[in-house]
Amino acid sequence: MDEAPVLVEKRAGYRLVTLNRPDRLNSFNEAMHKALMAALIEAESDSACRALLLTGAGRGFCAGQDLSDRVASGDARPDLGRTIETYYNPLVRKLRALPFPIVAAVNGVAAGAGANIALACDIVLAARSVNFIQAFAKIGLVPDSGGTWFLPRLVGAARARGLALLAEPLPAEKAEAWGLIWKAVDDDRLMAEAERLAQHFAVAPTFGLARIKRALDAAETNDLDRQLDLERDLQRQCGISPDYMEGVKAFMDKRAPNFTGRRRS
Ligand code: T3D
Repeated sequence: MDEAPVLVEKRAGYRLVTLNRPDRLNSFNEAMHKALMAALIEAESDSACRALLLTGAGRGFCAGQDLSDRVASGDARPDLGRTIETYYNPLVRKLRALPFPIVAAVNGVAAGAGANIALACDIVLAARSVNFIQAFAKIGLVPDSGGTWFLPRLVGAARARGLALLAEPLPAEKAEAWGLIWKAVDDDRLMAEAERLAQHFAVAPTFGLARIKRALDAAETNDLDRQLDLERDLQRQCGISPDYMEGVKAFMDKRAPNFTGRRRS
């Protein structure tokens, strides 16, 4: 029997989700797309799940689209827009909209859509030996999965153009220095560090964190007036959440808070 293309492990308060096509550096075929989306929907439906840790099996994180599928199709004029519409765009939208933080533990090369799916996560940790590659230009494509949106916002126009047009590998330490990712860590420390973060989020005030995600995403397009209004509305929601009450009480009592992540008590 074929190995599952995505492995899901339920941990206390979070899910460990592993892309699992190591022979092809965890590149995406339809089965992996479907399994990953199912895992995200399942995690979202479980109120006990308050964070997600995404990584890859073997020596890669994800090499983007499985190009052997494209050759095998024998179709001289494939409709790549269909795959983007059916799989990659819903995946990026889902990652951004999940109501809890997602940590990407980039354990190996992240190329093509694989790089941009990592960038769609909330906190990106990468092993020091890893390269990020906007591989698209090498095969005549455009950076997808949000690449043309994330890159200029994260690293600025000049570096975004260089990365996208040259498709050169960007080492993890430089990715950190440029602000593309949160941190590069020693290879043998990657999973411990990523798990520490996921465990941190698993007991954090999830309701508030989901609204931080929403506010930061909205800030990319809002003017200051609209953003101030949004902050007011989100703060109003947070202000009646049990975690806010608990956070204030714990502060006054000089003790560690016990957050539930719930919307209402
Ligand atoms: O098509 C659509 O639906 C549109 C959407 C597009 C989204 C995209 O992501 S387009 C971009 C696709 N990805 C790439 O172009 C990256 C291709 N891969 C590479 O450039 C290199 O593999 C890497 C730089 C990522 C890693 O290089 P290296 O030297 O460490 O490993 P390798 O030897 O190239 O790869 C190891 C194996 O994985 C190898 O198989 P083999 O020879 O051992 O049987 C290689 O063919 C396979 N592999 C790696 N990437 C892919 C792949 N097989 C299929 N598709 C891949 N993307």
